[in-house]
Amino acid sequence: MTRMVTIGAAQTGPIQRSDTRAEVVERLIALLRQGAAAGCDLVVFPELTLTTFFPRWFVEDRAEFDHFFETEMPGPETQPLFDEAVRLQVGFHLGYAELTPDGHHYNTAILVEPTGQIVARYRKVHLPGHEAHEPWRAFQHLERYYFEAGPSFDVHRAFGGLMGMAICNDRRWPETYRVLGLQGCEMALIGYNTPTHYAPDPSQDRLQGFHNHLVLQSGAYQNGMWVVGVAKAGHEEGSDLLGGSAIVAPSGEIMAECQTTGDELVVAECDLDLCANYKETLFDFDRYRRPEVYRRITEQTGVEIPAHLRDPKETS
Ligand code: CDT
Repeated sequence: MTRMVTIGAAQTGPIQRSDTRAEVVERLIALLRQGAAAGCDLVVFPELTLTTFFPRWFVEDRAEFDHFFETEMPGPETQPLFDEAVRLQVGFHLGYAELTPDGHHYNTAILVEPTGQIVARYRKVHLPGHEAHEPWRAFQHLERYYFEAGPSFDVHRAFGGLMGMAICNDRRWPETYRVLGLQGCEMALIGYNTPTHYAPDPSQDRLQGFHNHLVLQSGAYQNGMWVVGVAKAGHEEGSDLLGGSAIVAPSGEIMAECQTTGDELVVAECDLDLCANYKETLFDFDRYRRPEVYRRITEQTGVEIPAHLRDPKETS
């Protein structure tokens, strides 16, 4: 059997601070139209698509940055994207900064059906970077200052299958894919903004592209799911953001990959029934998993060296 869904990975180039929402939405609409022309059912946009990656700056009063957040979705500036999706009968996935009516700040993504209905909303679980201003860095990564962590990874019936979402740093954690996989997830949609410079350990800078594909591909293979990783890329406000957006099959193979660091759409026809090839054989969870052996994964956060192996010179 085949269950085909045609996916467009709609990478964007940089969004500068001076770019208006209207200008950004125009670019997204252009990508959506390309997707529709290529037969896409779903076009996937990146993390924090509507603005520059503002956690690179510190402001004493966080409320000064509330203008980077959406208080409604759709709002007046994003409504044209929803209207065009309905007109074209194409769904989309969009990452943005969300400010809720009761004052909570999240790094959020939504999944929108071709009817324009929001079918799912995901709030980023793993917030990377730091909580306080660190002036020694060339630029900040203050997601832990501007956002609250989201509560869960969920799956949703949409586009003919079971869809999941994760955001950027989530993709580096095997738990993300496994928690989705344990709910039968057939396709994970993951937007990202990844600076190519990692201040705590610059030896990782040259490996950013490798690590990106490594985690997307292993997450796909080990859970028998499609993974769609989509970047906001290019030189943004003095910081270089990684490209390499990719659509990965349950085999772990990359089926489509962006070649630039600008606005670029790549398309793959994805057979959701391919997931079963892996979910029902090598990764038949029900048959082979041993959760009783994995208790540390949920009972422990950091490393705990067993007491009998601890260095006696180290105190407690
Ligand atoms: N946006 C995001 O989550 N970026 C992180 C950067 C990690 S370095 C602080 C990522 O994992 O790509």
